[in-house]
Amino acid sequence: MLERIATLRREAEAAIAAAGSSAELEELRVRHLGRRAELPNLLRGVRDLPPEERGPVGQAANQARQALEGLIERRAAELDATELDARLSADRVDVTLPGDPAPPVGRLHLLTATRREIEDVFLGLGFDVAEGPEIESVYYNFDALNHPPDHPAREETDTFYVSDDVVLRTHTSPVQVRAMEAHPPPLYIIVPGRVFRPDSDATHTPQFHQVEGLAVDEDVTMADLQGTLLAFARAVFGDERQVRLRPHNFPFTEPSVEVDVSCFRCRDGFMPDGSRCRICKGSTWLEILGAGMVDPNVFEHVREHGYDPDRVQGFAFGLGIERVAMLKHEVSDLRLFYDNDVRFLEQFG
Ligand code: 2NL
Repeated sequence: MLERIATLRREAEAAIAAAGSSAELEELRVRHLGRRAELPNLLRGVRDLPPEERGPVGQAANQARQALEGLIERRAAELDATELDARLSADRVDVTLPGDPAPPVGRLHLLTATRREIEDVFLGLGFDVAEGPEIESVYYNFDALNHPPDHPAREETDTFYVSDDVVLRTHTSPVQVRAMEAHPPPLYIIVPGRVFRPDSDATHTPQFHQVEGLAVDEDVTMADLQGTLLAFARAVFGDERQVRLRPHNFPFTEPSVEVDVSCFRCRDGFMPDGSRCRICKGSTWLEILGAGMVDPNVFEHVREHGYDPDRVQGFAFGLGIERVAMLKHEVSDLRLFYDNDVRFLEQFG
């Protein structure tokens, strides 16, 4: 009997040590220690043995059972650990792998890219970028900018009114008045932003984008305006460009000018094949922006913030971002900027 117990124990120990998975180990537990296994049966039969055998046989069988149970437990822990390791390394996900299929890379909208390009030019010239509200008071949008009470731009056909004294800004100039209230001279800023006017056709959308500029100091002249705009024209349209200033009229500047840049596509108004240049329409000049010297009446509104019209002068300008982008990239219709057709958008950036 003791011999048999020793044999059962040796066989079971060898099998448990060799078990390769927790499922196999569970089978061995049932085979060697389960209800119908031989060793537990022997234990249950101990009480039927002659008294002098009960002690040694019971002890040996009990020790064998306990030893096997301990062995199974340790082997189970070992197998669990290696199986977890195997699962962890098999399930590992490399989050740096590209998607399948690789997701398309986004790009900036042409208007955003053009705005940033313009901002970079003026940042390089020492200007700061300022922003402000799109919903404005009539005071900041018109009064403080020297628009007389009967100026046509104030009419409901040219301005979106929210109420009698609140409008959707028609230009970004009100931000420049706010900047002058907040910062004493010298002031060198550009103000990019969305503006609103109630026109809608092939060349006008009810919203469009502007960059306005303002430089105020004690010794700013028209020559500084011209040099600044020349640097801008060359940075955006090419090193060979020239600028031309023509007399004009704006409510907030005196004198006022319209500014042309020499055509970047042709030299003399013609294409190499003899046809008329499609960019400048044969004129050799592109109208790019409006500008002028800040009217002293504008400074009167911010006099108490350090802008004494007898001490400071300034130049100001305003340009349309859509117009710059259309000229540079030969975009044929303004509305393409707002349709958001990817076949248009993905041609740029
Ligand atoms: C245009 C003309 C212009 C300004 C904007 C400005 C702002 C202040 C004072 C004086 Cl605070 N002027 N802005 C001046 C001249 C022209 O824009 O045709 N823009 C598309």
